[in-house]
Amino acid sequence: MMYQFPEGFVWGAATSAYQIEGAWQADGKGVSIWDEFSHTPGRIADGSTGDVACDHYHRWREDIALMQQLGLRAYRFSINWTRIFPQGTGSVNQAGLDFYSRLVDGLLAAGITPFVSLYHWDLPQALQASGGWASRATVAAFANFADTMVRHLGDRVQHWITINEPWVISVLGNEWGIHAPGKQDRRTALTVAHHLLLAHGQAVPALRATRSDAQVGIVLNLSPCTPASPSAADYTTYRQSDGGLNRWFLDALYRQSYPTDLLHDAIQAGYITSPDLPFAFPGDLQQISVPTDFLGINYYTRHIARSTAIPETDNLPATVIPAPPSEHTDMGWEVYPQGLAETLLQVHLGYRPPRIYITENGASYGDGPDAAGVVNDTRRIAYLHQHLQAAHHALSLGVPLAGYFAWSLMDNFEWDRGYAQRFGLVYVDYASQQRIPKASAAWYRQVIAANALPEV
Ligand code: IFM
Repeated sequence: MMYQFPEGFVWGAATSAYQIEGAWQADGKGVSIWDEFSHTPGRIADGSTGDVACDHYHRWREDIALMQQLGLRAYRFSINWTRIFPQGTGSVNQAGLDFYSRLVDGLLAAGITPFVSLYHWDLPQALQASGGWASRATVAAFANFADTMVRHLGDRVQHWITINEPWVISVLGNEWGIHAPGKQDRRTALTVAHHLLLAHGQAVPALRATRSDAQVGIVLNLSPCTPASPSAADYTTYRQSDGGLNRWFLDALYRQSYPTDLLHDAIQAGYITSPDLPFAFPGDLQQISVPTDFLGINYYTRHIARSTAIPETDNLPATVIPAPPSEHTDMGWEVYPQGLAETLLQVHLGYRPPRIYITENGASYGDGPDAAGVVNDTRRIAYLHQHLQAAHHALSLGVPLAGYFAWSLMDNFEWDRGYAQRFGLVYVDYASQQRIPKASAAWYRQVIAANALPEV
């Protein structure tokens, strides 16, 4: 079977500012929560920071040349808020604006369409000091940041992403405490999630006010969830995982409501006292559900929901999914390509976003250069190939999928995991900052050129 993609399908790769830029104190930049977090001993697995990362801040020209070599049609990157507003609000740092302006010019000159993410996790520490995303003032600060960016880049940038992965920001950062700002409080996480969505809702009109034909969307990390067994306990865990990860955000954005089963759970657990969330003001959900041009979906794996109430031994072996031979990436994530098609179809049928982009998909595998300097990352090629087959399947079922962004253009700082996890199409030797395109980069170039998957 030939996997041909529709004409005009957008082929890209994605990165984010903190993960690649480095230059954490350059040219008037302020301190972000990730600067603070990574500098705190014990927070990052390998003790590393994003201080230098891929030094993209200084090597962006070389990196655009790499993108050209790959034949990318689009590049998704994020703006580090602290380069623009070192304190989060107040006076603008012109050098920060100039950096992103040059980057956009460079991309356009190379024939690459910029997709700009406004928030990929590097909140100014000054805003965190006054409550961060748990404070409603941060919502207004973000809308102001969005307005500033579109005024400076809107003449050249049409595609805008407001917030990347609100679930990760709220839960990993504010409930589990493994991401910045390292808080462990469920009530805070709920408040943060609401404010992130509201920030999205307020940024959309701010972007359109300056660029009326802006294409604007939010990016969610979604995973299909499955109960590990047919037991009631696993079903409850499944309902809560699917609810917290997927429905909480999709329902607010597309149905103007939060899922009632989860509100009920939160009341029972004592996090709230009534379904009227104390931090949600009248009119918030209307703002959150502002119509957008696209939904960005980041897909990596599925989630098997297993209740901690069931002792492992009682739950094994007959009732448990997945079947033993599942493959896992170096992140420990199951390779489950059909989950991408399931997710796309469920979102399409359940929520009907006008257009969907896969804004991230990829795999961490640690392959490095062999004696000849070649990085033969065959497992990544297989992963990407299978996921693109799934994406193609979704297209054939009528999902309005408009593009695909591989995560990531190059190896980079993988948050709390540091540099040990390598997601790149391009290998980065951090000591020398040499970039080596992997075999997957050559493979992806072929896909883009043909607008189709090569025969295996
Ligand atoms: O590296 C991250 C990215 O910043 C957000 N989405 C998931 C990726 C892999 O963990």
